[in-house]
Amino acid sequence: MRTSTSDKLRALIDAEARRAGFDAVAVTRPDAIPLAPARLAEFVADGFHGSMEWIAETVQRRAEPSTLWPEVRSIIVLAMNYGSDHDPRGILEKRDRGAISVYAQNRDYHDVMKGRLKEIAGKIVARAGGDVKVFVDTAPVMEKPLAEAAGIGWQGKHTNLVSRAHGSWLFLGTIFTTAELEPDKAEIDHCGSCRACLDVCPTDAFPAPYRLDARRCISYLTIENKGPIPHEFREKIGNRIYGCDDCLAVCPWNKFASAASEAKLAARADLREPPLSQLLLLDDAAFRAFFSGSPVKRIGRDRFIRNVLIAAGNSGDASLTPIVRGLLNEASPLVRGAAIWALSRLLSDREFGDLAATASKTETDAVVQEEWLAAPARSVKAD
Ligand code: B12
Repeated sequence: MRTSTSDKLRALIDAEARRAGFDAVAVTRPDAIPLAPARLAEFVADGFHGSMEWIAETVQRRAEPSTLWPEVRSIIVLAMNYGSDHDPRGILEKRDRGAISVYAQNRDYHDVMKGRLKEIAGKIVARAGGDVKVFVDTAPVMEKPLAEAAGIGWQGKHTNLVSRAHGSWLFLGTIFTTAELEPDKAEIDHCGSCRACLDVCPTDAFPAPYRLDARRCISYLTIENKGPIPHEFREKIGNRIYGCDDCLAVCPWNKFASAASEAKLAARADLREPPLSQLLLLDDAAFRAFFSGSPVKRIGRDRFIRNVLIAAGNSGDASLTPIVRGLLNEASPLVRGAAIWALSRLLSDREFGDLAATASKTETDAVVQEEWLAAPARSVKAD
């Protein structure tokens, strides 16, 4: 039997993907996601993208790979398992600790994956010639529908890709190539009647199965959202200070997944249960040093402290009060506003009232001033 050039190229891709530490690799065609354009357009029309204007601005290129790059003939989708060896929901009970989502406890996957994708892409060009482009996350590429079309998994009701072999814990990346490769068979939906991911969401971010309103998703609220966290979500966020794993963690398909191997995406032990008291003290330089190489660094210190202050407000831990009070003097209105909310929950009514009477007088920022006036429901009291 003769082996075609495309079969040999495919064998090379499979071998190189394994060598580079990817857990799955499959091929699809640029025209394999015909439903994506309308669904993406609906997502944007409904405003589900919130302040992620970069999605709305790239709808056409994002939903149609050949608009992004007309020369593309095949798309290679690669996936890396980042499953944890413990249930990430355990930390949600430890209110004096910050919950950082599993993916962000690792080295930034963009950095880890991009270098490896480039290596594989280089091998493809060396063997087959032509041209290649590699993408992880940030490019206008719909990685999940492409991964489903390639057969790596299916988009679950939580909208993420689920695989029978790796559950919900996969990072995705793509290599676009001008080489002609035989496409793999698309995967079908195996969610059945399960709705665990929809029901567990603390902020009701799923208006329907397979649809996410990002504006309500804790991942969006703590990572993408640049302004104050809307009041309606603050209590529900609990101690989640960067991203959220709840919808992934309850997925029954995770029982077939193994923990990611240490060498690939080792979780940093000090990011597993960091004390809020330590995190609140991070100034800009300390924040950058502590989160060096971590995706958390991307949101910057002020947005991060905003998140930690929400967790502090939910902690019921009065020992945090002096540090939080100190943050009222911050230059950043975002930090001052979140500190006010945290204090309104940590101090007694009288203490908070006394503080508001003096401190609010010197506040010049209108949005922060509103935080003093809004003094929310005070269900969690330290006294
Ligand atoms: C924008 C974005 C976000 C946004 C919006 C998420 C979203 N679901 O769109 C926010 C900030 C909320 C987010 C959060 C997270 N993200 Co994100 N994010 C992206 C990004 C950059 C684009 C996704 C996108 O195109 N959204 C637009 C919507 C319209 O597309 P969609 O999600 O595919 O929606 C489809 C479904 O709704 C479906 N659909 C609609 N109606 C119907 C009806 C039926 C019947 C069916 C079957 C389907 C269906 O069609 C739509 C189009 O395909 C991708 C990287 C990339 N370039 O693809 C990473 C990515 C999706 N994120 C990722 C991760 C890991 C996360 C988090 C887990 C991080 C965390 N722990 O906090 C959470 C998960 C939250 C969640 N449940 O989605 C991974 C997911 C890997 C995987 N296994 O799927 C990606 C692929 C990054 C990567 N390279 O690995 N993310």
